[in-house]
Amino acid sequence: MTSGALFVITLDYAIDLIEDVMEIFKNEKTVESKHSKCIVFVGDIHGDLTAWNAIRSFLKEENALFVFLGDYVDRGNNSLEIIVDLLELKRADPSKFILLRGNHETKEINEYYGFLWELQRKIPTNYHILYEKFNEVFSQMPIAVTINDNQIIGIHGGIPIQAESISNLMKIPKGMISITNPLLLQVLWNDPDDSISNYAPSPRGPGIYLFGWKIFNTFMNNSESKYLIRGHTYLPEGARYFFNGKLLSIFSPLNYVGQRVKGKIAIFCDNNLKLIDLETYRK
Ligand SMILES: [Mn+2]
Repeated sequence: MTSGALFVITLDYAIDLIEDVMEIFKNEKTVESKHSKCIVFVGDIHGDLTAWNAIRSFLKEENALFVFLGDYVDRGNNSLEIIVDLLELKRADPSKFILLRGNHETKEINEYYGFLWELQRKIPTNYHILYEKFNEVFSQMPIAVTINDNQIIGIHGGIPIQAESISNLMKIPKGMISITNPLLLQVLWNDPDDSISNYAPSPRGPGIYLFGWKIFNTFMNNSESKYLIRGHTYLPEGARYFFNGKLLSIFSPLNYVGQRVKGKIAIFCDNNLKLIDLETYRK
């Protein structure tokens, strides 16, 4: 699929694509499990085509498992192009690409932060059919991935304050278009905070929390896991470590609501975690 100005999509094509990927997602668990020598982690993209093109150039170079940490849509102007590209990649090679759900892959958010308006603008006829279909396929995305026997956990937001290990998250059912389950809400919305030990209410809203080092350590020890990699937090520097380097937060746009961002992705290869500056891959 060509991106940018040449992008043309028909409703029939998009619905077929979504139906195909829906079946693939339905065969994936709430918490997917993978093994790979090299894994690339991509944080929020938020409809930023500049970042997406840079990620695509990187994608051609690396023979790795790609884990996308959610928040593909909203904010930027090219959510549709990016999500269609991502679903095409997933359909072409389901085992190479993991697409986790972010808090923007939910109807209550993407109705108000850009995705719905973009669909209205780009597919004026029947945009609402496509909008419903996209939210249905989003609801089937996994919410976490464990890599190499739990060595690394990938997630969009954070650890729910009631979850004692990754096995608590495995019980969250898929297919929830609206987020009513408190564990799911927190997986998609919570943020780490180095300055607290337990937890605190999040400025993001009711039912959402900041989690501190005790919550983090308990969860990671019980899960027999070493690193957690997540997105969700706006970081102008593109990446930040928390909890003595055991949690990496990445943010991957190059442009975010009019701000320049030093968008980054991460590659874990041979037990070595490295940050990649997306600016290097910008065309
Ligand atoms: Mn988010």
